[in-house]
Amino acid sequence: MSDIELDRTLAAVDDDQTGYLTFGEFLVASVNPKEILTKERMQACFKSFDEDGSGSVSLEEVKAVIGKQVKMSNDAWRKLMQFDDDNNQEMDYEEFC
Ligand SMILES: [Ca+2]
Ligand SMILES: [Ca+2]
Repeated sequence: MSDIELDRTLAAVDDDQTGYLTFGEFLVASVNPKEILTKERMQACFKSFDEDGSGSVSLEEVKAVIGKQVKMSNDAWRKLMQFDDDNNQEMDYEEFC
């Protein structure tokens, strides 16, 4: 996925055009655009990404799950990390949702 496609996906998912989308919403939308987002699904999604059960999702864990389905440039991956509010290179659940 190129940066342009990433932006398009973000815009498409951002129904109310607030420009605000969470990392988890983006991931769910990338893997399954028709998925309706519920709290339960977000939790299940978060758990499925957190392979080592550390309670946070690293970029490597995200790549392991969606990297197989979605081709993204390193720049695009880095862009995704804008959701990492505390810059520890991991998404905790609050950053994810
Ligand atoms: Ca983890
Ligand atoms: Ca973080």
